[in-house]
Amino acid sequence: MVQERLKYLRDEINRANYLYYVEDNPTLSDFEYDELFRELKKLEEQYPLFITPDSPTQRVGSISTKFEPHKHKYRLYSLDNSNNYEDLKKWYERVEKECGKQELVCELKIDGLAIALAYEKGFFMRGVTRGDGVTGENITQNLKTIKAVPLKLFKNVDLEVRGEIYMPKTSFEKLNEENLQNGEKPFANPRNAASGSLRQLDSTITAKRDLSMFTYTGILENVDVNLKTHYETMQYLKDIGFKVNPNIRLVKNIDEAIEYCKEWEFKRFDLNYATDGVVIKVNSFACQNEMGFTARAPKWATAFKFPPEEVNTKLIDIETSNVGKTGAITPVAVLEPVLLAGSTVSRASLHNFDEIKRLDVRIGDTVLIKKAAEIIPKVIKYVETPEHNSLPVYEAPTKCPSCGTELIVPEGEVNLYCPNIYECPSQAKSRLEYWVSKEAMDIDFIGPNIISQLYEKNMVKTPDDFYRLTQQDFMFLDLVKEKSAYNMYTSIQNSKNRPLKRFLTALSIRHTGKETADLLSEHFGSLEKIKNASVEELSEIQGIGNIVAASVYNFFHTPNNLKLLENLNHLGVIPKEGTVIQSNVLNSKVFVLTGTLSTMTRDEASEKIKQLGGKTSSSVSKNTSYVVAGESAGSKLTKAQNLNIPILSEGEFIKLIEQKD
Ligand code: 3BD
Repeated sequence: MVQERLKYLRDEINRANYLYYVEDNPTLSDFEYDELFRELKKLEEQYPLFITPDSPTQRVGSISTKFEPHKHKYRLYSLDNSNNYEDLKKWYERVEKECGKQELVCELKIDGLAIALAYEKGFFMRGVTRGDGVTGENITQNLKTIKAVPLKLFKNVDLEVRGEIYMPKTSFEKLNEENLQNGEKPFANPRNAASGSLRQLDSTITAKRDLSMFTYTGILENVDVNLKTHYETMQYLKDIGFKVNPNIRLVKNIDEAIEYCKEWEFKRFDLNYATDGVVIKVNSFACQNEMGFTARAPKWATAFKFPPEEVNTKLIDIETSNVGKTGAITPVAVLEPVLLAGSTVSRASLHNFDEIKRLDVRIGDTVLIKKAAEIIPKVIKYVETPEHNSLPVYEAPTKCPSCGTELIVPEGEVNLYCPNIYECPSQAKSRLEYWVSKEAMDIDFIGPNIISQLYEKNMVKTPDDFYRLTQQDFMFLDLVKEKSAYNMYTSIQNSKNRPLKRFLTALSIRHTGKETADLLSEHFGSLEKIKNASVEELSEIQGIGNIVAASVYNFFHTPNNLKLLENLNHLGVIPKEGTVIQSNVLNSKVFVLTGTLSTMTRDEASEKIKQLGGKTSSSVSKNTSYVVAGESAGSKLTKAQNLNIPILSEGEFIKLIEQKD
């Protein structure tokens, strides 16, 4: 029977895949494998009606036009994390308090992309990205190309598993070499490479990338076994076809878990996949059920983050060419490229010239650089070498690298400033770049390169000039065609009536960022009133001190600035008036928002808080009334816990803001 032969071939190839990709213990030779595959393909061509979705020939590709959103049947929770062993012990104390002594499972935390796979009667039905944990995107076609994703399990069960998709380090390096040769941009790290490969609408591209998956949890809906622990479940998942990380370990208590963390802190560099920590889970399902979840994460699991990495490299130069929007010159370390925490680093922060003096780092030094998660790497110190003493001590520039003006250090500051506010080209360009940025006027399609050209061609010197440009004007710029000229022109025009706080932010008033702009907009409501405010009136606002008040006052009493405001006004750039406070339900309560919310943006949440008479702040202190913890909340959450500040989940927060006064 043809159908029987087809089933035999599919199952044989799927089993060979399992032994090769999951067990790492191939049984068939390449030749034998290819023979089976060829026979299957030929038979399927003759009998296309008998092709089944679990056939290994169905792994390669199709092209979609977009990824469909998919609401997860079971929510994907986050993980609480810590970076010290004390916190791990505290976490275990809570476990012990709830359930007594408990065995724990330690797993390496794979630095990849979280996904969920659904199986029905053993067949792979659907694969979805994590998204915000509630809704993800259906990427089934792309996941099918990954050999570690079984198309058919060895048992006909209904279940959902979660796992992490990753690209092996060696495959990442190979892919980047190819990208470079083809003149394409290399990926910063294996995680981005995996993400970029998985987000291809053309799954034949995904199929060409070497991706794999480790499964880390399963929700068993309809299985033939009664599993009572996480460890057993992982064993079961492996037996029915999933790839489970072999370094999983069952331990007796938290001390042994800490041992595991210490052991892997350095051993992880020998692995061919990136890890960023250890996940520790209570083994017993009974205790897991006892402990339950917070709004965002299970209480029965925690993640330990490996300490930030540090590496040595050579300091090639200290770049001072960037003059900021307020004239500040920030030195940037130019480094010999090195791999640090998974990405290649060639620049690092040196903060200011005082810091360089304090550290006594010199050009040519070997320096130690460090990176904490997602933060720009910074130079920590120079490494003692015989050369250090023979290198000249670094001298900060005395003249502006852009306009040559003598630099100044304003009283009480550590930064060097170029005082040539209106004429310094680099400063003016920085202000124009800031004007179009997301937090200011949010003008799309116009980046540093376009601004530089507009400035050099004398087409835009100050922000009002943006609004004088016609669509044709953009065609004078290099590489700008009709379509992008239209886009640039339109996005400038569309920015004319941004909210007052954004307009104020965009003005680049010294000491006045997003938050001060917000306070001003909320207090005065209109530009006219702010313009006419005295220093006293300004400094009466809670959160605005004397220095800020003086700076705002000065700005609005400088002829150049008044001219700019007048011009903008004539060109129709008229900000929407500030938030009017609608009620006093939140009665001056101070909120700190951290992490990502799933139902609104952070700005929307802040706006709502203000309308109800509350305030927001960016940092947690004893004056904070509530911390609202969204997805992946980090250190602010820990700080709030330490200060005993009430923490609201997104749901609790929404309830609070929906109450009527
Ligand atoms: C891993 C949650 C629980 C089932 C919730 C305990 C947060 C990414 O190797 N276990 C692992 C790994 C991740 C996990 C759980 N076990 N959750 C786990 C995990 N061995 N990486 N994660 N995730 C997965 C996440 N991802 C993106 C954005 C926010 N959170």
